[in-house]
Amino acid sequence: MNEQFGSCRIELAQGDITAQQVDAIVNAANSRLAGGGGVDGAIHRAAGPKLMEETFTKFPDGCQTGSAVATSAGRLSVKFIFHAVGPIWRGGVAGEADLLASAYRRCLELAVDHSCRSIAFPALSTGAYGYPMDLAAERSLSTVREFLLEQKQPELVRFVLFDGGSFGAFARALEAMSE
Ligand code: AR6
Repeated sequence: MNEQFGSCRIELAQGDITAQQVDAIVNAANSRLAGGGGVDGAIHRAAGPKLMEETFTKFPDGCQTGSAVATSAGRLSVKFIFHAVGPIWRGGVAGEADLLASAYRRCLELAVDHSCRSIAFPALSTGAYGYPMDLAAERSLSTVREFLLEQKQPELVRFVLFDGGSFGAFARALEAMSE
């Protein structure tokens, strides 16, 4: 599913973030950048041990929630990995929505700074961090749309959803947004 916003496009795909042929992929990291399960585990497995070495050397203090940092991509064919730290869901009363938006925005800024024309995101915070999928879909997509309309780059933002449920939630939110 695709939606055009000015000269830019938001694309929804079902699949694995490590299999994407784009300039940058986004990791769903934790604030210590210590690795973990889900997207983080899959990316580190696919990229190889050099990725963890680089991450620890460059960012020994980790990364704050709502922000992101850039590394190279080890064995993966993309140019960059942006390690984004989404919020842990605490019922919606701890600023989670703003922190989620901020994590997406920071990745898009990194994409622009690194001259990336295409970037692929997983659904940040919706796995181990427990953010409800429908709410995450709405907030993630509206944040990206706003950025694209203002900045007119990157050309392609792809959301890579792991299963039918998350794909459906993002498809409904994207459809509602473009009405
Ligand atoms: N490709 C695309 N999406 C995936 C993949 C994949 N290979 N694997 C899982 N998902 P999560 P979070 C989906 O838990 O909630 C880690 O331990 C998954 O179904 O990866 O931000 C980190 O180290 C879900 O919808 O990230 C942190 O400690 C979404 O990606 C913590 O988990 C995000 O799930 C971060 O939690």
